[in-house]
Amino acid sequence: MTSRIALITGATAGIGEATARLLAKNNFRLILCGRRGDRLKALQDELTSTTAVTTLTFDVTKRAQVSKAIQSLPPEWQDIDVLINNAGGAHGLDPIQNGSVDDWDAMIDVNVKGLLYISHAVIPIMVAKNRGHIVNLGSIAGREVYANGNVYCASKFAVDALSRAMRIDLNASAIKVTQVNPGLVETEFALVRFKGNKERASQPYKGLEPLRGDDIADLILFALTRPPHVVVADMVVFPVAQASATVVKREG
Ligand code: 8X3
Repeated sequence: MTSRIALITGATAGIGEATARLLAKNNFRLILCGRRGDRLKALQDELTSTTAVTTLTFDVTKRAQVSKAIQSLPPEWQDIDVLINNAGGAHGLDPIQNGSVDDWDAMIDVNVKGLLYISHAVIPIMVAKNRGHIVNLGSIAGREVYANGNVYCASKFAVDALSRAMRIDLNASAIKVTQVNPGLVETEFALVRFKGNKERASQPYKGLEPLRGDDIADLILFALTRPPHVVVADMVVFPVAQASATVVKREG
């Protein structure tokens, strides 16, 4: 069997970047997507000695850019087997009465609309061949609402609904849909949420050993490498110090 083509959004950092590295080692060909072309290029340069890699520089929140990017793929890259909807993030952590509407727009745009735009562009390719695998990055925030999480949680609840909906609507096309729901993973996530404030961004991970991007990549690879008749529908993953969105054991 020829190696599968995996398209990864948000491949320039964190879980997306770790997943790109791990899939490269495991014989997937990669379409790396992100907004930061220099980072995509650096990752492509690093991984091309291991596997075939191409890049698409675009913003998943811009509908026209998304369809143009997918249409621009040369024929040898069009037959996408795996879509990893990883791009996303949190902006702000404020009570709803003080929330920034710009932050709300940003989260809904990337976590919900971005996921939908790229899925809309890629799913028909999978339906046409009655095969494919979609991996959506959800969150524990899509299962439990916590203080000040409001719109971020709502956007991840939406991802949860969309993963379930995709599994149902794509059932007849034998397309696998996996959702991975991490708890505390230390990446650029908190730095973005707290707008570059390093001190605040380090707080969620103080006194515990958080998950790393590699830990999530490992689970994605596991889901992607099950036999054809097996789908890992849903995974929730915490660091051992975490028991729920809000129950976290910290040392010191
Ligand atoms: C990120 C995890 O802890 O902010 O999706 O809900 S958390």
